[in-house]
Order: sequence, then structure tokens, then C-alpha cells
Amino acid sequence: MNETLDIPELDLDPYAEQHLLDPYPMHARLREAGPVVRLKPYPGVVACARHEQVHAVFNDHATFISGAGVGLTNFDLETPFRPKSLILEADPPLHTQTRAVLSRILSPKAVTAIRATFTEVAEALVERCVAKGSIDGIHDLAQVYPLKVFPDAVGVEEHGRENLLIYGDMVFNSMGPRNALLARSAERMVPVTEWIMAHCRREHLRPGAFGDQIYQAADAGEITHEQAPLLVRSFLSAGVDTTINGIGNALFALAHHPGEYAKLHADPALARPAFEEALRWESTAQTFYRTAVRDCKIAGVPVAANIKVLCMLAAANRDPRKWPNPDRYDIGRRPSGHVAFGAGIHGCVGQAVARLEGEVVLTALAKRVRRIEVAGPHTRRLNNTLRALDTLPLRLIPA
Ligand code: OVV
Repeated sequence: MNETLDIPELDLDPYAEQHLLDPYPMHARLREAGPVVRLKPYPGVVACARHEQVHAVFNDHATFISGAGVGLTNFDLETPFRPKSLILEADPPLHTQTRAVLSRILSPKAVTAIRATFTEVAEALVERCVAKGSIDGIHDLAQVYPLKVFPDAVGVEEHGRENLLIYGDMVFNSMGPRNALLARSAERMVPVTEWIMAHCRREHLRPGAFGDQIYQAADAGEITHEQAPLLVRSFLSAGVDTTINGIGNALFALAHHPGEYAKLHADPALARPAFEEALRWESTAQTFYRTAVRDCKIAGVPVAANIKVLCMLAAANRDPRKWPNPDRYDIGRRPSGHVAFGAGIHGCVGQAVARLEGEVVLTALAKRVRRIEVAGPHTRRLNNTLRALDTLPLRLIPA
């Protein structure tokens, strides 16, 4: 019996440099090949690139589990590079418990409480960028902002924060194959692991901040004290490199679409939809996997137990079956239903904080900057999971 023979197979490696540099032609090929596609280099994988199937897989967490890892590696067969995340790489009932704690710490009420500070920092940073005139959109803005506000909110000291960049790069590379990108990340990680572990401990976290609130939940018996540092680790893993590139990609989108930026400048209240559309158009987390726990079907296509299901969020977010004119960056569209934050029970628990960061940075720009010009060629930082820029030369023309 070999039912997988029914599934179209493409001889394509999504992690090849060509596809990481420009994934969109590959996305189109995968979407058009069928609702479920096999990849010749990865026999244990099926890929879904259409919105309907990505959404369906994410919404059936009982069949498509996270506990065997949400990258290419099956944790039931290979040891993960770090102890498994208690939320990302967990299923109910464990996931239900840990999610409740993180969800409360990152609740709308908590986001309201940090809003004023996040806004002030964004305004001051944009002011400095405007004074410079010519900036690197990544190193002067997109990277500086989350690296200041988010560790502040978690309660991590200033010294050594650049370690979070190395760690984020490693975590997201680890979800792909063991290629040169992962090897390079792992090398850079050697002197960093200890710093990360230490900064997950209570004595290194500012009392009252998000990190400390995890320990308060342990004090209250909602989780154990052994679980607490690993949950703080989730903040440090998921909270920095993601928002950096979300903001970086939004700057890229706006710099390359002066008409859209003009609309934003004319009405800074469009900052939130402009950021949301950037998430759809250029999704920060390009892919996450699930693992089929049993023989099942996706779109009527048989998928065997233990198969890894590659969910291509970025491809789903440009699926012409879902979006009119999907390749157009249009801040006037309603991009709700995009899967840049995932969907279902594992949908990004920090998305309100991510949206706040994007909104206040774009609002500050919209008010202070009349035009954003591309001042030179950008460069990419290739990562197995993230859509990331390394440099983005920009000229800011003040209002
Ligand atoms: C969503 C996400 C990305 C990376 C790491 C984690 C979560 C984690 O929980 O460690």
C-alpha cells in the first residue's frame, strides 16, 4: 500500500538559498500543484501552501500535533536541540495549562498597561532616525525597538541583550533541516546558551515584569517552579526576532510602496491596518510544521501517521483562492483571516504585543515622516523559518 503515490511530488527544496531569497515563485508552484504536495528531498513531509488547508490543519490540533516539534525534525525520532518548549512544542492538556498563564500575562489589559511606554520609546527612536535622515531601517530602527521595549517588559537587564538576536536566529533555524544556516547559528550559540538560561531565572528578572509574573503563577500553583524558567524562555525565543522582522518587513513594504505610505502619512490611524497587511504580504514566520498522529486526510488526500505537515503560512497569505490581488501590498484591504500568527489553539499568544509594537512604530513614523525613500539595495539575513532583512538603507524625508 502506498497511498502517498496519489500526491503530486515536486523536486524542490524550500530551504535552498534561491527559495529563501525569493520564496514567492516557489509558493505559487506549491499552491498550484495541489492542496497537499510531497517534496522530493524530504520523504517524510507533505506540504500545504493553500490557505484553506493551512487553516484546517491548524484548527485540528488533535490530529496535527505540536508535541513532536513544529519544525522539520520529528522529536519522537530525534532529540531536540533544547528542552521542548512547554507551549509551542506541547499539546493539551499540558499546553492548555501553560497557555492560560502566558495568555493572562500578555492579555489586552497588560497590553494597555505597557502602551504609553511603548509609544514614548517609539516616538523618541523615530525622532532620532529623522534627525539622522539616512538610516538603516533594520539596525537603526526595526532591531533597536523590540530589543529595547520587549526585554524591558519581560524584565531582562540591558547588558547582553544582543544574545537574544543570536538565540532567536538559532531557534528559528532549528525548525529547518541541518543545513549550513543551522550550523552557523549553532556555532554562534555556543557562548550564548548560558546567558539565555541564566536570564530565565527569577533572580535575573525585574520584580513585577512579565518574566517575574511567570514565577508568581508558579507561586500560585498554576504551574510548577520547574516549569517557570522554560516559560520565560518562550518570551525570549518568540518575542524578539519575530517583531524585529515584522517591523523590518513593514518598513520594506512601505518604502517600496510610496503610494501606500502617502495614505498612511495622511492618516496615521492607518498604522494598524498597514502593519497587519505587511504581516500578510511578507509573513515573518514563513512556516511551521505539525505531525499527523494517525492516518488521516487533508483535502481528501491520505496522510499517514507520523508524517510531518509543512504549513506554509506565507504562501497561504498570498493564496489567490483567498485574497484578490494577493501580491499587492494594499493598506486599504481587510487582511483579517491571514495566518501570519498561525491559527487555532497555538495562534500567537503574544500577538497583541506584536501588534502594539508595529502600530506605535508606524504611527510615530506616519506623524513625523512625509516620505520614506529607498536609499540603496537591501540585503537579507537568510533563516530557515524567518523572512528577515539584514540591511535596509532608507532616507526619511521629514514632515
Ligand atoms: C512561537 C514560538 C517561536 C519560537 C519559540 C517559541 C515559540 C517557544 O515557546 O520557545
